[in-house]
Amino acid sequence: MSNDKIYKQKILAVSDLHLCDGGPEDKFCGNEKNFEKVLNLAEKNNYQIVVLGDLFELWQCNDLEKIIRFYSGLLKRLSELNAIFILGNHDALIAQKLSSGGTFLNMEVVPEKLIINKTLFMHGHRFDWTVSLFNRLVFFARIQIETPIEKYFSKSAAKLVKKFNDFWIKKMSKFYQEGGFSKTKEHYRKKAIKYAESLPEINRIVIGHRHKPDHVLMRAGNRKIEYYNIGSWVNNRQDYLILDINTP
Ligand SMILES: [Mn+2]
Repeated sequence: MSNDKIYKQKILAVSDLHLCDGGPEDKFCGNEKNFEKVLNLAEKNNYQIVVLGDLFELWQCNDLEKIIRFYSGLLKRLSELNAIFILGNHDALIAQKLSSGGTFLNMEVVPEKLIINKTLFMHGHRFDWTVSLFNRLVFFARIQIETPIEKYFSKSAAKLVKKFNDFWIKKMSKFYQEGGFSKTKEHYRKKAIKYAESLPEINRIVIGHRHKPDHVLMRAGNRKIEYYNIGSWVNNRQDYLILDINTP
């Protein structure tokens, strides 16, 4: 998925906003002004904004329309600034519809990974198999069970199943948000570096997902690979990374 498109040479990356509907499950709410400052910074300096996934919180809230209404200003600016949107595990509903890319609210959607100038950007949930498994279960419940029941059986039966699914998905996602079977930062470093090493020429890997920033330069065989975890915007964090992808 290397990109032949020309992107701006300076990247401003943010991750894990988990935009919800403003209710008690919304862990971004109250951070709008801070985020606006970062958008202003990107606009002023002509940075390419990359959202590294979990822009939305669609495990806790599956009313995407409601989220879009609640954060219409913020989302409008992201699209006006031509942000690139890499899908994370909590962007579930969108991922189902845009699994091979496309645009969402005028933002370019990248299903899994984006490579610009030897730098690999991705969300990072694939480095935790428990999350990947849960993700698959959610997808299975919503698409392989709910949709056919509604189509071939009855709306009321589908409603019941959906209620049950909503229940365990909410419970489980809360568990994951509170750390889940949390993996250490060393775990992510190791997995990410190994993955980057499997791709030719990558010398930087930038991920989010763990919600805590981390940066390390590691040797992988005869290559040096720089690893960044860029943190999050939930629970009053305001993490972002500015990266000049021209630097070797
Ligand atoms: Mn995530």
